[in-house]
Amino acid sequence: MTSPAGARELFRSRFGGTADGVWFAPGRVNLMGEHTDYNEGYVLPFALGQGIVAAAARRADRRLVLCSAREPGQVEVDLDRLAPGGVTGWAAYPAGVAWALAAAGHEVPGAALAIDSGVPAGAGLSSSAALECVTALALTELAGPARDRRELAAIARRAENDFVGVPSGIMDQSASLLSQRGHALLLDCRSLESSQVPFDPAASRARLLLINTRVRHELTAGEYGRRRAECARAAGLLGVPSLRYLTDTAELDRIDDPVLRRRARHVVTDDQRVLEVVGWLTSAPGDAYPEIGRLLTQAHLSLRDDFEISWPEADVAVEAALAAGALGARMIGGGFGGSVLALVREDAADPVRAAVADAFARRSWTAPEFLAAAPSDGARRAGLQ
Ligand code: GAF
Repeated sequence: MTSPAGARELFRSRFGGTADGVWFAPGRVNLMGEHTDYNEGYVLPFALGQGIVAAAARRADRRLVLCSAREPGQVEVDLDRLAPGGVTGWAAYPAGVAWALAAAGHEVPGAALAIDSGVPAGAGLSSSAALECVTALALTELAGPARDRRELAAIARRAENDFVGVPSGIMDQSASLLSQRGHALLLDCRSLESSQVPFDPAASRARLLLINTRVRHELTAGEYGRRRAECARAAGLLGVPSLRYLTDTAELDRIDDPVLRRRARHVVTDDQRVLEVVGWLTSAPGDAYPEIGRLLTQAHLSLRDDFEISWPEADVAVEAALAAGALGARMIGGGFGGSVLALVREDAADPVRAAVADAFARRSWTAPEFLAAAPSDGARRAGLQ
């Protein structure tokens, strides 16, 4: 039930009355550039068609009232008493956005939000960022004219970092708010400049297969923060503000610690892979897909062996997809759970799906979920129905 009409109905049934509007924010898939965002590097995500809807209405008081189609009851918070740590669970994300908006000087009206999600949680597809972004859009547009999307992305990230306490980068919120259909979003996480890169695999008879490995990805787990700290240490040892400042892996020989050297090598080479993918998509889109496939698989090996954040189900999905003829495949997102992205020729989609399902069945693992992944539009107000 993630249609605008469904969200309006949820609003009516839980709160009574009519919503003033319905907003939508998508989840994301990252084509290339993993763990590069907080190293001030490049990322190349695109928005999914699947996302989170919120039917919302202003309230006359200073309360933010939230309900979710997936949870019973409702959560009510006082907008004038919001503080990090004061709200827990799923409601911390929208409450955190209200807090971060106010901290940035925006008017935050009392509001009721009825929320539903079409993004599987824990699949590494940024359902949390979608929740933050749909809240940011709904609250600001209930209050007045539309706000700058880059500012909203920064506010949504601040909610996640400082209110929820997850030390993520800026990629997911940017993808959800800035993406355009038929494009991937090239974001320079140092300057925060972004551009739209035409990305239409179907036009070249290629397909993107998204494979939810059903191992839950939890960003709050400590490994993400540990990787961040390792990257910062590596940059410090080399005397640069961030790993983005390195372009040649030979410079990494100056790091004695082999673990830190591997972490840094992943970041430096993944930044290069982002720019290579963009080069192929812009200069030779007709020939790009085998090359992008090759780079995807290279990235998976880097994430598995240098950054050490892959997990057995992802490795098996990648191996099975490649053996069945995929052009390339890799784990996506923060790691240790979530999804794999495979790039396949149109006629290989069914054999690849079957091979991955079979590889999981042979190991008695929970069957993977296959999802559509079409580069889609970013967050928006959904029709007035
Ligand atoms: C998660 C984080 F939220 C992003 O900021 C990014 O670091 C990603 O992991 C890894 O590329 O999605």
